[in-house]
Amino acid sequence: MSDAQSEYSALSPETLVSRLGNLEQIRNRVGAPESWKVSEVGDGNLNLVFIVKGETGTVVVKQALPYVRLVGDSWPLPLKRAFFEYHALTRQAQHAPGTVPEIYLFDETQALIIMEFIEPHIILRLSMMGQNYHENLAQNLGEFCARTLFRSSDLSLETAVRKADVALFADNVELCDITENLIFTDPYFDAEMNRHTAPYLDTVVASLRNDFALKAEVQHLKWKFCSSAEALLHGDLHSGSVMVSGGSARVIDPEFAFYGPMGFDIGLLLANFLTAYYSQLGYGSENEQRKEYQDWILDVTRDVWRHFEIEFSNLWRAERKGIAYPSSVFEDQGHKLASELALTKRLSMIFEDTLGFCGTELHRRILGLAHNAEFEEISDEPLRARCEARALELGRQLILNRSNISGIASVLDLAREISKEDFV
Ligand code: SR1
Ligand code: MG
Repeated sequence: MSDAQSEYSALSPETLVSRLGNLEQIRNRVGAPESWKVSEVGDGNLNLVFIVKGETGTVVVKQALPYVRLVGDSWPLPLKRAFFEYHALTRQAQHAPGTVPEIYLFDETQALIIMEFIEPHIILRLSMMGQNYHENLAQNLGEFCARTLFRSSDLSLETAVRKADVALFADNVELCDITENLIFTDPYFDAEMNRHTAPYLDTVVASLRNDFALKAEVQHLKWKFCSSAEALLHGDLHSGSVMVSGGSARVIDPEFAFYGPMGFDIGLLLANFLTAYYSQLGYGSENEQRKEYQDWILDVTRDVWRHFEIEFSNLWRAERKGIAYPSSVFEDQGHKLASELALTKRLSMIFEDTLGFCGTELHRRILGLAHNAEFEEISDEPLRARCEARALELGRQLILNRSNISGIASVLDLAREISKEDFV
């Protein structure tokens, strides 16, 4: 327990110093409590996030609330999400060292994690809204996905360890329920918490919600999300879950972690780059600077996939020690080519899922409850609707045609083609 309280109680900037001031894990890094300056900076949808700054350093204190912050106490949410975030961070640190914040203390009763303050990093979404460039971004993120996904899958983990971990994370029921509803269900009918840029998008939205083939494909994807425990997912890998500074990128906030299909994390990531791409029009007229930035976003989108593919292939060849695709039936028989063919096929299945999940994330950020700042900040609503309608159309085509799209270059061609059209 981090303080004298045996029952959960939410912290505030006013109470944090008296409640946590005796903790060595903070004092060692931040200095004497008398020097602490506390601010609450949580801008996500769920939790409290405090920055505690003192004479010798800074730490982050993240605490779960017993409800969804975005909606209020009418939507209760269990505190155990902090437990899953803690366990996900420890596994990600093992599988992809250096990519996630270091944890100094986890207190299960208070549902809080005290962790590294990552500086001078800022949230990737905000950085892209400011048209900043980041070297190595695609490589950092593609490798993060490949390492965390491969090393938690049946390609790598010892089977008893993996099965125990699948069982542990299977209890993250309520956070999976949020995703199951907010991504795969609500956007496709007129659900109570939905909103969109009305009336400008009304016709486009009605047509999506009446698209029989689309609705069925989304439910196929939901089925896969619920029932394919391929790897330990971050579970909410959007551009608000990545912090960047120059050529460094770190991944935060894995409270939605659970064992699911590999393409989900990569799909969400690609969707958030594509959202950034389509939102650029909302930040000023067509000019060279904006076009260059859009090209960079598409390069990153392509290269995230490419680096994922390269690193996943490296791991396949060097670290395939799990029960799936065993070397006993491939390399040990001198059948290296068969192993390479299996790898190619596995990657193409992950790619197909990635495109489908990418499409659903594009949709839900425009039609559902939780929207993205890059579109929300476009105050000219007809213009916002034009940008959003393009993203919706790309999402629709990715979901419907995902099994026929030949490679990531075709996704970029499609994104560019759609950006020349108007759907509202
Ligand atoms: C009610 S929570 C809404 C969204 O916020 C989180 O960051 C997840 O993306 C979730 O879907
Ligand atoms: Mg989050």
